[in-house]
Amino acid sequence: MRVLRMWARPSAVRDHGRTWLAVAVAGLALALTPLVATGQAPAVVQVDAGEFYIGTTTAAPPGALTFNVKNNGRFGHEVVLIKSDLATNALPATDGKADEAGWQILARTTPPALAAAGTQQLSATLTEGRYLLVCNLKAEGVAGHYGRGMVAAFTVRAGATITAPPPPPVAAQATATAAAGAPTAPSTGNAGLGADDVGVGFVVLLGALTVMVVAGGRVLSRMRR
Ligand SMILES: [Cu+2]
Repeated sequence: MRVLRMWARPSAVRDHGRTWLAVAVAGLALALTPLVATGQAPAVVQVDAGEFYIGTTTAAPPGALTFNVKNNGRFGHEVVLIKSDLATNALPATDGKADEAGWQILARTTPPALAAAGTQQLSATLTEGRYLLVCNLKAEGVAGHYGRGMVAAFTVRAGATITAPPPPPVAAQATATAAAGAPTAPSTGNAGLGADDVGVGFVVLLGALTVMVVAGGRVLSRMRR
């Protein structure tokens, strides 16, 4: 009853209003504290992805970071930020796809993939330690992108300077040149690059097959008449 009466009293309602306002202001102040405390925008880390590499800084200072991810490749890629002390080639994996069961995922580009030439920003606030950036996509029938080299490591430590990504590996540069239509020596087979092309071929074949089946059905039904 006392509660009801309190709520009914205008002054009590006003007091409550003030309390909630105070709580809201305190909450907002708390939320803004990290920004005010550091007095600066998140540091920016460039991340380049392509066939089949991830290039980024070797180190970064602790705190809020913005990762500017760019897909320089022809295929869709992703970037997953995980905390890990493992060597870049030591993640448990099957057929080039890493087992994500034990991963501490801190950020990930929007699934299913970042399209060719696409960009995306990831945000994370990191403490000192070691981190990996991984593309864990895998097309049917070929090794996963992680197994083909799409992984990069960097260390977060106080006072570290962010560096620009290294140039893409030579193999990736050759692929990019070939993709751009520059004259290159004839290739007998791009073992690593077939998956998505095979995918397109399969869709075309499926389409042709559908047309044939439909046409065949019409011919049959006409013959029956
Ligand atoms: Cu990839």
